[in-house]
Amino acid sequence: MANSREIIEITEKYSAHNYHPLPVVISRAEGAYVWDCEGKKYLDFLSAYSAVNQGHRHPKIIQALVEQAGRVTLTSRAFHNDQLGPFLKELCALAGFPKALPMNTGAEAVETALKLARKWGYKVKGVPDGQAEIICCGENFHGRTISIVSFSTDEQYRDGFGPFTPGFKVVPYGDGAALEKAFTKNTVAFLVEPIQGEAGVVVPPEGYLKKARALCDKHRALFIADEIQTGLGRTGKMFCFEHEGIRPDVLVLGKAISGGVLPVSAVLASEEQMGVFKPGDHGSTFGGCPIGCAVARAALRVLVEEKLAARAAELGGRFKERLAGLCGKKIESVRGRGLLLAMVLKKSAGPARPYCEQLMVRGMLCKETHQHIIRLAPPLVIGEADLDLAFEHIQATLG
Ligand code: IF1
Repeated sequence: MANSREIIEITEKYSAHNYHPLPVVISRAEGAYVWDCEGKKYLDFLSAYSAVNQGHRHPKIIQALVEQAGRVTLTSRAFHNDQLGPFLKELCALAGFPKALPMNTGAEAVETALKLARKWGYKVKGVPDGQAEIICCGENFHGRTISIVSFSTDEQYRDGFGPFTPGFKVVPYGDGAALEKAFTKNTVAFLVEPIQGEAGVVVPPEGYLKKARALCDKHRALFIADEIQTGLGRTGKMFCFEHEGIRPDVLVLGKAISGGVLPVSAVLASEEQMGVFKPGDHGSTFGGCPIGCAVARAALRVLVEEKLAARAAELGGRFKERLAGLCGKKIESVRGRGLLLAMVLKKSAGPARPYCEQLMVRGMLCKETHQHIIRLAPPLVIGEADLDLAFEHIQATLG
């Protein structure tokens, strides 16, 4: 079997250089652990950007995958399959929506929500054709399609990819007054991450989402929550919007909906809003495929049966407190909710990447974001002893 160095060489040779990964080659994983080609074991503190909330290769999810692989994997939506209906029913029950539409990646689900909002604006709200506006937030991350990067405020995500899709207005995240000013009679939706992931785990001021909810009601615009990263237990509630006691009109899910096994995403909405889609309006070859649905059904069951949201709240709360005790030397602050946490480093500590490399050598994998922030997001099934071990690694590296 090839060693890690050879694998990195061949990957760099043939891969587009759109990533700069840590120099570790993962060849096996289980629960909160991954192993490299040489058999070295690591604690996974990224969880594939919160896609493996249930832990790597959860046995019940893998069982569903294997069983479904023995029956049928893909039918297309030209025919019914026996997994889609049950999956959507279970997903709707879990999230408290009457309707859902399955896609594959997060970006596709966000695009779906944007299409839904525009069409709802024209057909239901009565916005003049071509005039629909969608309000988004600065420092957002919703994916990488041309329409989505059209409203990114990160220059790198846009550079060289224009011309861009019009119809989006960007306001500073967490600023209720700025949001209030942005609404017009043509506003069809406000798209928001309840906690901004890529921006560095930014929690908005208390009351912000409530205010946004009220503004959407007042101006008859859809509140679209992108919970692709924050949803499904990660922040200590099944959905992050529950922390503020609000409900979005449209909920976008991805990542952990399949426990990191297959690309499965979904958009949930009301009868009226989802009703704007007619046959032929939207779709996907793989979206709603029986193997994705079977896997997602198992992945959702695991979240509920193992009470992973409560686990994230409990373990994350304690871990955050311990990390806060390290603030002062190299760590400026610790923020986040549940097991979606980040350490913001002091300017004097230098860039975050070398610390991630040191943690990697010690056997803990995490990834920097924005030069000076380290995100900490282990699988929600992580054991307490492993959190203790991770704390020791962080203390030795950044304490
Ligand atoms: C990459 C970040 C995380 C997301 C939210 C939609 C999507 C994402 C809130 C799109 C995806 C990923 C993509 C991944 C890195 C990662 C990420 F650092 F870029 F921001 F998680 F924090 N909405 N986030 O977080 O979902 O189409 O990728 O399935 O390498 O681009 P996707």
